Amino acid sequence: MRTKILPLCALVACAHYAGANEVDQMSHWIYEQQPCENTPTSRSCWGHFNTETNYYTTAPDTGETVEVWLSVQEGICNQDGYERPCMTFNGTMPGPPIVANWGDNLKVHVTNNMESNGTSVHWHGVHLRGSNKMDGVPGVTQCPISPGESFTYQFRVTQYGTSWYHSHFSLQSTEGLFGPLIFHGPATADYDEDLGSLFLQDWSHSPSFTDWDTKQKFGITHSQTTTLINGTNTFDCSNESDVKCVGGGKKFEMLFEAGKKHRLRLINVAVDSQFQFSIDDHKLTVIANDFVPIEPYVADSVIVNVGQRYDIIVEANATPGDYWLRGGWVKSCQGVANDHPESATGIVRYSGGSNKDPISTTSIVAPLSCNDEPEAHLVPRLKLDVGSITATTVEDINVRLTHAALFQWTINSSSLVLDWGKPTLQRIFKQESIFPTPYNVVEVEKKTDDKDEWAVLVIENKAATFFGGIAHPIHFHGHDFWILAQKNTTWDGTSSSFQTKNPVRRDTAVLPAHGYLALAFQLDNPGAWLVHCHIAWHSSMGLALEFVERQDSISATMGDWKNLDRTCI
Ligand SMILES: *[C@@H]1O[C@H](CO)[C@@H](O)[C@H](O)[C@H]1NC(C)=O
Ligand SMILES: *[C@@H]1O[C@H](CO)[C@@H](O)[C@H](O)[C@H]1NC(C)=O
Ligand SMILES: *[C@@H]1O[C@H](CO)[C@@H](O)[C@H](O)[C@H]1NC(C)=O
Ligand SMILES: *[C@@H]1O[C@H](CO)[C@@H](O)[C@H](O)[C@H]1NC(C)=O
Ligand SMILES: *[C@@H]1O[C@H](CO)[C@@H](O)[C@H](O)[C@H]1NC(C)=O
Ligand SMILES: *[C@@H]1O[C@H](CO)[C@@H](O)[C@H](O)[C@H]1NC(C)=O
Ligand SMILES: [Cu+2]
Repeated sequence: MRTKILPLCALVACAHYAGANEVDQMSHWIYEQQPCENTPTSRSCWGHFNTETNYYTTAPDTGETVEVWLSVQEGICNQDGYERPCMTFNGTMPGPPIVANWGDNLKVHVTNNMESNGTSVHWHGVHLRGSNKMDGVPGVTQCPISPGESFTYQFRVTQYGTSWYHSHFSLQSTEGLFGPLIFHGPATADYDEDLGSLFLQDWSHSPSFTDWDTKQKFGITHSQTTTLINGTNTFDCSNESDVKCVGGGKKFEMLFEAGKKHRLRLINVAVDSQFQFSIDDHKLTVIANDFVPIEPYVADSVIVNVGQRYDIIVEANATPGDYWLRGGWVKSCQGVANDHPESATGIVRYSGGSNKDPISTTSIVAPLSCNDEPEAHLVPRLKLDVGSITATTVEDINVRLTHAALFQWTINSSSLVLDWGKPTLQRIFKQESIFPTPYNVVEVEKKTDDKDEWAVLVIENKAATFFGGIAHPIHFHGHDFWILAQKNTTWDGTSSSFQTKNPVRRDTAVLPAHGYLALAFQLDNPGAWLVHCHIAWHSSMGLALEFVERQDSISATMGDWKNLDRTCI
């Protein structure tokens, strides 16, 4: 790290970027104290920074650029012994890990090597301050990358922790187009080894595009065949008449070193399933939810909803041996069928141990209702309160049948339908101020000069029990949200239930069945940001809206539109 001494900040290193348009000017660094070293016994520090650093305004200036090339391709995958068509980054599922340090620049060149599908890549949970056009959402921030074409995504890494990158084009992510996105930085508890990402995924033996036809017509969920742990599992191929069941699947395995603490980065990339992760005879210390470091808490299992991440530390303090790791399926969430929930397992082996199947058991019981981890556990390390709220948007979720008897989700009676060739951002650059109704645009402007100005979104779950009255994992692009309220009751229309003092903060949270979710976000990142349910079927059936945040500032902060315009020709 380079050393620059400026007189302004005396005690701690500070590097502020107050607003999105100031990101590029983050050159005023003050390094006065000795940097600390991030070691197995001092994980909370990071050079001149630590877990108390306000990463919404401050990031290290590493001056490094991580450059990665990705090929989007089609093929036949055999994840569990069963061959089916799939789509992958560079031929593997999960795709290659993209790893950077907090404060780096990331440059990813994506080439679409598929036959006919367009594509795009979204950086799940990444704030993309001042880089809204890098968000990878066809119809909102770009046109799809055509077959044979390439596109370069470029942005600054202002957060640290765990996430994933995935296609945001139609159902492609559920076909295998996803991979780990890891930003190294400090952590709120110590550990020895970082074992990397661990994907929890439901998997159908027929392509999603085929399942989708049934799904949309009948509204009922096509059952998922099985579960993959980090992309792999075994499947019973004793039915010899099924020629696609060729065998060769493997259980996921990972190695523990006795006495050591292992960090795991759990990511739910399912189409439609919630998982209760556990490892027999081991406790989990949870240190982050999504990109937000939290005060560590100890649990026997952790509930991971679609799109969510939890970073956990597992100490190898059991009798050395082999243990089942479980991605327990939480049936109470969608009622989506999983044909083989019992097989959602992988194996943890202590080094030097056997290669036999574990004989360990669990007494963990799946929850009866669909919720996130308890609010009281998810306390952000960096304590931040909600500031002055100047706009509140209320939206009601429901379902309907179209004239063609297709099933749709609605948000205030409107299902999101985008014209991929005319993204919202392009319309903004062309100064078209009226957006098509099915773009579900909600415009929010700043009303004061106050930097600490906030908007609130209240989503009410109005669908009746017999007509889709279920929970939805709501994901925000471009922001973390502060959860003001997350209840399984009807909203009283007031702010009396709102918690504004350092509430749970993340980018994906469950909207409970028959309940409501009230989310606050700071108006500090101009752009067109999608908000959607992360159940792939539901977002494809319209369960989404977009915030156009501070429209007047968008063009100013986004720079050159030409590069994106090229994808739109
Ligand atoms: C992906 O594949 C391309 C060639 O198709 C290769 O150049 C690139 O290095 C690979 N990327 C990664 C991250 O492995
Ligand atoms: C994308 O590919 C899938 C699978 O091959 C196909 O069913 C679908 O129609 C394609 N969609 C587009 C928009 O090309
Ligand atoms: C899961 O797969 C990813 C990508 O292949 C790999 O980087 C990671 O180390 C694996 N996770 C574990 C815990 O082995
Ligand atoms: C065996 O596989 C065939 C071909 O896919 C399928 O039609 C049949 O239903 C399967 N039988 C059983 C018992 O699963
Ligand atoms: C609603 O939430 C409360 C407390 O959070 C819980 O005790 C109750 O069981 C929940 N009810 C349903 C129907 O999920
Ligand atoms: C959505 O509908 C509710 C209830 O009718 C209404 O109060 C609210 O203002 C509407 N929201 C928007 C953004 O139009
Ligand atoms: Cu997303």
